[in-house]
This record gives sequence, C-alpha cells and structure tokens, in this order.
Amino acid sequence: MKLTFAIAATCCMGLAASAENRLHVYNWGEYIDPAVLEEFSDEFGIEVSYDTYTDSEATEAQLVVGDTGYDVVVVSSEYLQRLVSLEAVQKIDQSLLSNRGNLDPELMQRVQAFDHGSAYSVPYLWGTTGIGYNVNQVRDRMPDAPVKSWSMIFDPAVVSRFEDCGVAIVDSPEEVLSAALAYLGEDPNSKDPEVIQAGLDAIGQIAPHVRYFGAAQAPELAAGDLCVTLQWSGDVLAAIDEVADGVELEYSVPVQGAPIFFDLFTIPADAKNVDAAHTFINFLLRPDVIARVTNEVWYPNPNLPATALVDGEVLENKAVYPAAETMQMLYPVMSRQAKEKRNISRSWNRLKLGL
Ligand code: N2P
Repeated sequence: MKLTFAIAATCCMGLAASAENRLHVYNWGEYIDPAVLEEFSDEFGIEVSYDTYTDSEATEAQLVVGDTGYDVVVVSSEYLQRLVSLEAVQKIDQSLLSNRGNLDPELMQRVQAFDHGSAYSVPYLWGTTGIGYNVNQVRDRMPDAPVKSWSMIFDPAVVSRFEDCGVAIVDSPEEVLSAALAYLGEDPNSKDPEVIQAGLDAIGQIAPHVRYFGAAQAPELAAGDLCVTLQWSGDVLAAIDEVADGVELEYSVPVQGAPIFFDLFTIPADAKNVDAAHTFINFLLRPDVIARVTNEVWYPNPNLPATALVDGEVLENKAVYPAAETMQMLYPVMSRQAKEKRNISRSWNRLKLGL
C-alpha cells in the first residue's frame, strides 16, 4: 500500500520537493495511525511517502540488496542482527533523538538482546506471537481443546480437528520455528542442527492441516472463516474489533512460552535523507504521538510517559499489555546466522508451496 502525505499548503510554500523535504518510510501494513504522518508533514515540512509490507522475508531481501529508496524501515527484532552483520542498516545517531529518554528502561533491557547498546535501532511497537481462535468453532469440534498450549498448532491430533474451519499460520519462519521448539520442550533459540530439524519436521507434520501461511488473516478471522491461527497479538485484536455478528474470538499466549517481538526503526545503509529519518523517529518517540498509534493499532509501545495517554480499554486489555506473569513467559526470537537461515527458509518455502 502506498500513501503520500504532502506538506500542508500553509507550510513551506514555494519549496520544491527536494531530497531534504521528502522522506520514504517502509513499515508493516496496518501499523500506524495515518493522521500521525500528516501531522509530521505539517509540522516539519517534510513530505512522507509511506509504503507498507506484509512479508518480512521479502523486506529483508530488499534491504540486503540495497537501493530500496527508503530512509526509514521498520523491521522485526529477529531480522536486525543479520541486517547489521550484512551492513544493510546504518548506525543511528542517538544524540539527534531528544525524546529517547521516554523509552521504558525495562523494555529497553529486553531490546538489548537484539541491539546491544541500541546502536542500530529504536523500538517502535512491540507485541507477542500466540494463538488467535474462534471460541465457538473450537468448542464445537473439541470441547476440551488446549487453547493455551502450542499443541493447538503443533499436535497433529489436535490441529487436524480444526482443518475444516480453517487454520492459518503467520508467515514468520523464525518465530514459528521457535514456537515449534517451545512445543517440543526445546530451547526456542536452539542452534543445534538436530533440534532445528526436529522443529522444522514438526511444522512439516502439521502443514497439511494448514490452509495457508500468511500474515493478513484478520478479515477472515473476524468473519468466522478461520478458526485457529498462529498470529501476532494486535492482528488478532484487530479482528476482534471488527468481528461479525455471532463470532467470538480470543487470543492466548501458550504456556510453553511465546515470542515477544519488537518492531524497530532502522535507517538503511544507503538512505538518502538521514537527517529527516532521525527527525521522523524522534517525532514517533513523543508520548502523545506514539500513544495515538497504540490506540489505533492495539500494539503496545515502549514509551513510558505514553502509557498515561493510552485509552483505558487498550491498556487494560491483557492481550495488548500482558500481565506480569505472562511477561515472564515471553522469550526473544534471536536472529539466525545466514547459513542456518538459508536452511530454515528453504524448508519454509517448501511448506508454503505445500511440497
Ligand atoms: C502488523 C503487525 C506486525 C507485527 N499488522 C510483526 N512483528
């Protein structure tokens, strides 16, 4: 999707759209309040050309090849270290981010796992990866369904019960592999090739029961056309928000542990408008701005003073802001080395094609 937010006529009349006043941003789909972009353009006189994606694998490939034309790219945490080691992203000048002090020190501690010293990224939003399900369809097929366990997805005897009402798995190979490993009782970030293979095999075994591997599940979930999904928290909540009559959806974080992800602002190594990129990131670090994003997309933000500005119904929803006990069950999904990643991607692509 492409959106362009032009500079308001009152501001900057007579300025041609030069490199200095145009910023190219690439973000996950359904992941911003568009009014925020307009406000940024109005205040800073910088035109924002805003594109979105749903496939993080393709985004990684684009960044590695370079010449994307983007100045700011939001990437998910498990992609960052590989992008840094391939020199696809540049260091962020933290001294240009006057609003950085708003970031929650406790959450920043978790971000250190992905970006030690916060050299290459600034967290935008975060969330969990768990199970979204249709309460009635699941109950009808399996009254004692283990809705708080990864066996909903990875036990063939369980997931096969839901094949007819629709099972979908988000297109996020490293996260799904980590969940399969958690289900098997292994370290979700294990580097042992045999353990990794066991995780990939577990995904392979349930793949015939999966209708598709893809991120954009919310409309079907809301309509009652999918009944069990492995999905990101806010995307399930988006479906809950738009639910059709008679459809009841829930989101659970499995007891074996589940991913916590951070979606991170990065600046591509060859970005043309590095100054404006910093201005944009600093703008999104304002509490009132990022609180509006959270209120719109139902993903939490790591901005401490923003918490007071988040709507009560969002803040109190445990699927958005997990309870302290749930927070303890969340693990980071670490970047895989290039070789490991190739192996995982090969297997993943075969599964997606139903091979
Ligand atoms: C956008 C969700 C992106 C979250 N709808 C992926 N980490």
